[in-house]
Amino acid sequence: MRVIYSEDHKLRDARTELYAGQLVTPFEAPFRAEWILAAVKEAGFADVVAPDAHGLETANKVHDPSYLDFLATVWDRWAAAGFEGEAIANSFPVRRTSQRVPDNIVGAIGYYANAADTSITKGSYEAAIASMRCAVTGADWLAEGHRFAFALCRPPGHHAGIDLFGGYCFINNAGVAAQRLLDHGAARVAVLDVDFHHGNGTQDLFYRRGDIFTVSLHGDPMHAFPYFLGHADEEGEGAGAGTNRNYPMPPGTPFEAWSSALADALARIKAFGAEAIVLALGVDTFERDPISFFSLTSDDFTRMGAMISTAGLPVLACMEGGYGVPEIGRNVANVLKGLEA
Ligand code: OKP
Ligand code: ZN
Repeated sequence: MRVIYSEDHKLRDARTELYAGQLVTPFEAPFRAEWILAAVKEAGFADVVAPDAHGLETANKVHDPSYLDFLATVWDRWAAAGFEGEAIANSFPVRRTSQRVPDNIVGAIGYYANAADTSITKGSYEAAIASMRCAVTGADWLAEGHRFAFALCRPPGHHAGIDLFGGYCFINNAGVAAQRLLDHGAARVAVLDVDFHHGNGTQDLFYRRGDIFTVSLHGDPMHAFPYFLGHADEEGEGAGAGTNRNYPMPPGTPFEAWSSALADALARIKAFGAEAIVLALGVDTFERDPISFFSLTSDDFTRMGAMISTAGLPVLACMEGGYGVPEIGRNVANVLKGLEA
């Protein structure tokens, strides 16, 4: 198991998150990656390397290049407007509105936002690039013939759509990695999203494509973020018809029910003919996660890894969510142990 980690995640350290009608200290904060790195090393995963300095070549194939340009410049535009706070979207192109990108930065940030929870700060873009580089470096490792890699991505990526940020995500690390595996010669790849939240960004990236199968197990969007995508009847369109699968599950879901969905997902990934799995690895399914409502235990994460390993495919795990509690590190390490067992 190669682990890819960049110190540059620390450049993403927002002071604010709009939550429950207040600006609170963000759930998605630097301590997360530090705790996870420490636990993974403690568990014996010692092959930790820094990512290679990849550019935007692969990201430009899954995101709108204009969106990536927006991400690169939004902070400077916000600061140039003279605003004192962090950059937060508050106006959105919703139903029955034009879909033009406003010149004004407040309009532009709303155009590219799918939620107001994610404040943009100086350094957020640089951290997002470093996070993406971890994922791409992991994909390159698999393409060299290795079976497992863990990209310790931070900020996370699975809520980032073709031209949308939010849900703490800016660049869709797992999606870029899946594209990278195709560029290395794979004909078909699966993105398996086990984060508590629906991978709406990843679904958006590949909804009309037949070469990437997207699967997400998550809290029912009737009750959980991202609310507006992730239902079971979303199966892909056009060339992508039949290549998206959602498993929304209710509050309190324990591993017994959750793992039945995983077994079905793995069977479909095999039937699709995927040559590799990009695992969008959130551990916010944990019973004591502060913002989620599933009931997985720390031991369940080992079982999860072992089940995924039975597919017999190379796996690149990209870090997504998992918040607040010290157990996040152990839970991640347990998935990695399960994969290798
Ligand atoms: C990112 B990832 C809690 C507030 C939700 C957005 C959550 C983003 C999760 N009710 N804020 O999927 O872990
Ligand atoms: Zn999540």
